Amino acid sequence: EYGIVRPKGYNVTFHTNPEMEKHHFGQTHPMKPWRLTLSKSLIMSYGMPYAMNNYIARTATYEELNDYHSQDYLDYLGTVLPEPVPRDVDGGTNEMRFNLGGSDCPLFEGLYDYCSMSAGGSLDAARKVCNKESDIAISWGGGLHHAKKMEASGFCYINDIVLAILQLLRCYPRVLYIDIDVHHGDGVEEAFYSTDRVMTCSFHKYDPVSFFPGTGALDDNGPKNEYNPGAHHAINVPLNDGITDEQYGWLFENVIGSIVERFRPSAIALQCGADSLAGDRLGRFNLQVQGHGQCVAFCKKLGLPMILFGGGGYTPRNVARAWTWETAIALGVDKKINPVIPQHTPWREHFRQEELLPTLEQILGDPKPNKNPQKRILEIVQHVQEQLRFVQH
Ligand code: V1S
Ligand code: CA
Ligand code: ZN
Repeated sequence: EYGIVRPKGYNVTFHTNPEMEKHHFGQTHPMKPWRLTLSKSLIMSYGMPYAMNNYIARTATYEELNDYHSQDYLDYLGTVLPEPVPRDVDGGTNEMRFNLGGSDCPLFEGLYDYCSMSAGGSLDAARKVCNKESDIAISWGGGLHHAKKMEASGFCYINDIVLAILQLLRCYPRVLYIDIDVHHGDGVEEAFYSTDRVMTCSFHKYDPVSFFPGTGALDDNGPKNEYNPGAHHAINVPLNDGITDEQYGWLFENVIGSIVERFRPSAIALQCGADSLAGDRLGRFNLQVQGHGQCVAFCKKLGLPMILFGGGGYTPRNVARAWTWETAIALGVDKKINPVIPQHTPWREHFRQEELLPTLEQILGDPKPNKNPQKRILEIVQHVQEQLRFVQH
């Protein structure tokens, strides 16, 4: 009916928890968990669940979260309530210590459950990939790349990606982490700074003064000392406002192509933050659904087991469009295994009538001037290739 056919001998697994979507960060906060509901309803309206294995994500256990996060952080996260708590005797507060309760990482009802559901989905995804029960496992509720071992940061409290990669490392010798969210994937980079079994590569808007989190310069490649096996295993692609599909795609394929050739990963973890799309409330790029999706298609073509994570994305309708298209790519629509996806966005509560335009052809956002000179793009590729010469193969 919908033209979606299950790819033969190829398993895509989809991990979500509808309870997660009911949480609220607060009215003015840009992170809207209901964008996951919107994405899922669009995915369902194309009949895609018929072509993949769908799982309700478990909540991750305390022990699972403790694989990366510290006990005192988790204990505090498990007890905090939306109301402010009294100050510590020594004058500081635990909120300050753990960066909780500010405007970026507010305390809200059910916070601990929200975090354990996000982590549970990504851990389930990693286990399916480990057991070879999944070729591509999707966790759109994950991708919370800023969370640190004992600190919340940038809307992220628990780093589900780090937990999932730790799981993958139990069955695969080398994992490549790729991050196309408009922000620097600092939490994941930091977690694997001293190992040569994980290479991290983030593409992001970089401005150390005025764009969050301010890290991820081109020459930040992991602590350089002869005792650190992780040196040269952090790749950063700092960009400016307005980058287009064409430039981003060229850069992505060159950078990732070179990394794969040299590092020879056995699995891929791809964070698909949709705030790199044009028209995003926080983002600055000019990417379209096609350009964003092209990164997923390129990774799929590498033929390695892969997890797709969500991440940022602050214009919910565009998030849904991108993640729906990327679910279709995982299912093989790009290879025409399936007849074309229906041309029109089906009616959904949140899609206004006048927006029943072709999902893919629609141009997102007002075009921003492209502040990325071609010379700089070439410099980036050259620097990455120099770093890769230090990587053992
Ligand atoms: N950019 C941005 C931005 N906007 C907000 C924000 C706005 C309204 C609110 F009610 C609450 C927060 N915070 C930020 C950034 C954090 C961006 C996190 C991105 C997360 C991700 O997409 O990569 C992954 C899910 N925070 C800051 O810029 C810090 C401040 C420095 C300025 C803004 N104020 C509100 C906090 C401090
Ligand atoms: Ca990024
Ligand atoms: Zn982001």
